[in-house]
Amino acid sequence: MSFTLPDLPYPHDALAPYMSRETLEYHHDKHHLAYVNNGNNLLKGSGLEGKSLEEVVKGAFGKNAGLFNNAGQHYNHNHFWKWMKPKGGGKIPGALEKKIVADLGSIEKMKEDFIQAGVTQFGSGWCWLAVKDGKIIVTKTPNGESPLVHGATPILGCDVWEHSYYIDYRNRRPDYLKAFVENLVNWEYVAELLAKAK
Ligand code: MN3
Repeated sequence: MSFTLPDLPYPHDALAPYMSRETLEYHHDKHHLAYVNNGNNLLKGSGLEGKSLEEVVKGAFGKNAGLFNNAGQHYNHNHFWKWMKPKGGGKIPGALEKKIVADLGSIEKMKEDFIQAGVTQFGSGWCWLAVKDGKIIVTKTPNGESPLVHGATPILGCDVWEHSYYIDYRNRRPDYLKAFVENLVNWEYVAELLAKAK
């Protein structure tokens, strides 16, 4: 199985003003495409050809850094585009809201902890909501890693590499994270992943 760049699930200008057309043209059309192309080249002869993307990511972790970085980022970005939608944020579906409150205390606390994880990820990486041992946790990872390689299932991730926010927010990563949580997150997709993770 080779990797392919998925289309964005919305037009490039649909997330403005929170994420601009220019950011998505660079981030999706160039950065994600590079992970796809590099990943396909590195997949050849790796012994992981024919495996699913998740299996490639897990199989390459700690063993084949080049392949892992590109396949990991391909996996992360496939979801990242779907973790956002025009007029996102807002109401969280009932079952997901209940589970967040039960495991993390409150919606406000979840948002605060998620943003804090993104702000404190030193250098490039991601902050996450993931399901581990049946509970939702907040976590962060460097570079192309995800909770998938730490025994958990990601249900929401925000890319805090500078390429994700520098055009729109310059150095203001906290403002980008706040806009992501309040105005971009597709909570229906998060709820869908939570249902599958159980
Ligand atoms: Mn990225």
